[in-house]
Amino acid sequence: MLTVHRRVFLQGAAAAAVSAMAQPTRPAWAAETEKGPFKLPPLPYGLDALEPSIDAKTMEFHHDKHHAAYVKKLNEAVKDHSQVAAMSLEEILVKLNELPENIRTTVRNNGGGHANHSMYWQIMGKDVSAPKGELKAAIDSDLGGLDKLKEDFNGKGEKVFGSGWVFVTVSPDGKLSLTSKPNQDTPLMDGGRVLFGNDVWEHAYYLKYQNRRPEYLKAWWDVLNWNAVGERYAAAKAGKLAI
Ligand code: MN3
Repeated sequence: MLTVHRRVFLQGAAAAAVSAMAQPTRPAWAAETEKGPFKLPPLPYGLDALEPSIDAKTMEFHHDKHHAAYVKKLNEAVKDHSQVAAMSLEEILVKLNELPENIRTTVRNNGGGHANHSMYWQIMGKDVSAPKGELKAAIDSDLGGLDKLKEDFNGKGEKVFGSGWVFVTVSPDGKLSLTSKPNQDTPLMDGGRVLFGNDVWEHAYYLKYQNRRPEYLKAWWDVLNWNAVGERYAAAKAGKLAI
């Protein structure tokens, strides 16, 4: 009898687990950020997909809390400004200086944060591959090759004082250059386009690396998805790369 009861119990538990998988509860971050025109994109992979370069706990806080907060505050800022709320994120960042002054700083910080993080999740992954074709040629001619790019990019990342980002930008004719920005600023605010970038805010690495930002910068290249970067490069040259 005991065996039978246990089997019945296990079947019940298994059924409950399957049913929970079939109808997952909406994560808290989703509900929080669905109240406005801007939405938090889900991660394109699991929280632990970028281990060991970036640990799952960091990913959870970074996406579900930090990025979610930028989206929430951006939505709150545009709530009473229907013209701004109707604009695309790209347009908002390009035309920052034309926005109502009382929301400009909030939109700069949180709209920039929304754009930067949406790009950041997209260009990372486990399928890292290597730069090829026109992208590889541009890295060789404009940035001195991949090894030199990594060295210069990491150097710029180390030099960001406080919080900010390091970027590779791409011009409409496909020319690449390196730049860094403070806070949540983005080259989009200067009319540029971002090929890819890395987040050097402490929240991006502190749980695993503490004060060792150079170690994080180095490990990050192991999760940079060159296929995704290649798609962004092609989109930029076709005039179709937004954020
Ligand atoms: Mn961040």
